[in-house]
Amino acid sequence: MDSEGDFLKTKFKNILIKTGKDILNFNYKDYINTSILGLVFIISSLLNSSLVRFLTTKNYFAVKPIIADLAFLLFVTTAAYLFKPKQRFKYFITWSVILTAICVIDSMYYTFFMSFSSISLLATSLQVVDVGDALVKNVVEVKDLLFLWQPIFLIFIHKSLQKRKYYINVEKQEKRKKRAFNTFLVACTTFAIFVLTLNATEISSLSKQWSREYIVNKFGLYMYHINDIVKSLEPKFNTMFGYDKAYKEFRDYYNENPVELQTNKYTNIFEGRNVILIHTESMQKTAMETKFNGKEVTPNLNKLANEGIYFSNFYSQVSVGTSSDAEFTLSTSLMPVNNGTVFMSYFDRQYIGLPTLMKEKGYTTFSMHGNIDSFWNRNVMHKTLGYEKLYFKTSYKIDEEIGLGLSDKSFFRQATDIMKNVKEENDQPFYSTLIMLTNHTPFDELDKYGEFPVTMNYLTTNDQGQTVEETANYLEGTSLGNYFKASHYADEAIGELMNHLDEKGLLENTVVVFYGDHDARLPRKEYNLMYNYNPETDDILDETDPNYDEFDYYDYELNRSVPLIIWTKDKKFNQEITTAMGMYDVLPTLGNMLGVYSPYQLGHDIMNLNDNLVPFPNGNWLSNYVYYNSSKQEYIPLTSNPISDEYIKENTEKSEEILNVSDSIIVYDLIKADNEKNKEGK
Ligand code: GP9
Ligand code: MN
Repeated sequence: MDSEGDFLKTKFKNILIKTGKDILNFNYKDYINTSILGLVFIISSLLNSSLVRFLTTKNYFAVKPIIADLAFLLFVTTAAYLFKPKQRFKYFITWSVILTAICVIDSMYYTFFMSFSSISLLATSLQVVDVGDALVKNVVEVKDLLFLWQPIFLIFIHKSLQKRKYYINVEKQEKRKKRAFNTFLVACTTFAIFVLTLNATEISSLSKQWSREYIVNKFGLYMYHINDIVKSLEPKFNTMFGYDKAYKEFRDYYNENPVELQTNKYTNIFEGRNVILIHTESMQKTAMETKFNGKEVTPNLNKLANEGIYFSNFYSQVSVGTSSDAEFTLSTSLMPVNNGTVFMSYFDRQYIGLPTLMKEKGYTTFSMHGNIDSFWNRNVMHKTLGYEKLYFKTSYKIDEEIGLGLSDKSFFRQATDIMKNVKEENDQPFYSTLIMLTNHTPFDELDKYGEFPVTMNYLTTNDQGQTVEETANYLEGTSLGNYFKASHYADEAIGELMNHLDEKGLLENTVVVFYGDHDARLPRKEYNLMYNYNPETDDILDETDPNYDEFDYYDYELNRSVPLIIWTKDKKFNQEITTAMGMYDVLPTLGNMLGVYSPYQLGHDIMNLNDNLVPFPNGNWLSNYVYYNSSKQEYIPLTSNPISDEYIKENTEKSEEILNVSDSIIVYDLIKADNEKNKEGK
């Protein structure tokens, strides 16, 4: 065994020495002299892609996208060796024209949409956001034409090389296969180096494509476009097979579970009232229930919850689409899609959205957000969901920025001005969604959130035997502590919002709905510290301590609950609903109060239920009685009621069925198909 090990070691050493020698003895001068066209292509294309970033995202010093672009260009160059030196120019100039076109289009596109062009969006953008119109109106700016230097320069180099009979000489000297192989190796190494620099968030962002800017900044322009092409083919590929089966299952589901409307004492209670939904970014119920030294993290939300209908067992059902999934599920009562996100990949399907239903009732509908409208593709999806008008970043003066953009306080101040104008200009009631932004991960702009200590005051005995009050660090310096500080800021902003709305008369005949879009996705170990803290040692309790209570998987999952509050100024509807509820129950529940419903809603009017099923995209589910973990196929009881196997089996099957039907509706565009079939049938 030993001698075998020694043998391998020696072999490995020899390979290293040989590679080292090869690198040292490599004739670089010769290589450069015989690869001029390829090198010019690589360097000039790199300069162009960097110039795009320079002119758009202003991310000047990022190394990652340069390495990524370089890897891509090296792969392109590898394939050039399939051709003889004389024919290579045609190959490079074709690529050069394509890449330059991408740069020019992206530069122009960014001027209008503060985002990068996308193949999958092109057709939709043309109808929905009038790109065509915008481009016609746009006098192409000089900066957009800067990129053209590259193909011109390449032609110039080619001509001068031709004159020097360069290609004939190269053909004599060059061993094509070896060159191709070596270039391929360098391309792979560069790519591997790039992959090693990536972290988990960056990798997942590639599949979500939530922010095209982010991907260009991390993965470079060329890889962004390759990813965009792959992503745009994905939905098409997914619909190639299985349509008939999906349609049948879909029909069977609704035949067995028809959307039956049951009137109750909440039916139409808010008919004709204005609706203001507040997308309360990352707000968890825990934030509402937590106090530091007697001070509530969210006094304003708590007050609103006390005055309105407070759904205290409410869960978001998001998948990788986070904010956008919450918006989708709330508006349609469908679940997020299994693969990718609805907002980015399935934006061109037919949905029945709450805004559309309200529009049909004669409401004016609009959405508001301090971030750019292309983020999460909202500029497209909000129209699909039925918002007539979008007031996003360009509608506001960006006078105070925190995290991803305009601060919540400034946003609310300006948004309520716009709302007042909309109200004055229209006779009809309005349905609006205001999307908050400040309380967003990574919660690290502490100086901007304002003072809110997350310390713990405790009593202790000093050296003289007296009882004294001390302050322990507690959550100061932890991301959970920072989250509470950010949540406190968001809550203050909500307090200000209510004042602005009141001052402007916008709370009269209005219902305000607050929903936490999803949890803050903070590490479990931080909650473990929070709930098992020893102020004396400023550390977590020892696991053997009798007071130690591990914050386990189920504690964490249950702790992800978010608030849902339906509030009116008259405080007439004031109660707490403790039935388990999911985001997909909002449309049926709120819809009943407003007098609308969707024939495809998968959730339920919570006011009719004593028990409910809340499926999560990962297959877990929750009811009033259990939390079920699908990967372990186990559950924990939430009450002392006995749980039968039948109950678990039925709910697990139902949960799977809901996820399947929802996925089919989205992927195969079944609402549209159903409507068309119904029309044919008539
Ligand atoms: C961005 C904001 C955040 O505009 O809504 O999205 P999220 O990261 O929560 O999905
Ligand atoms: Mn969010």
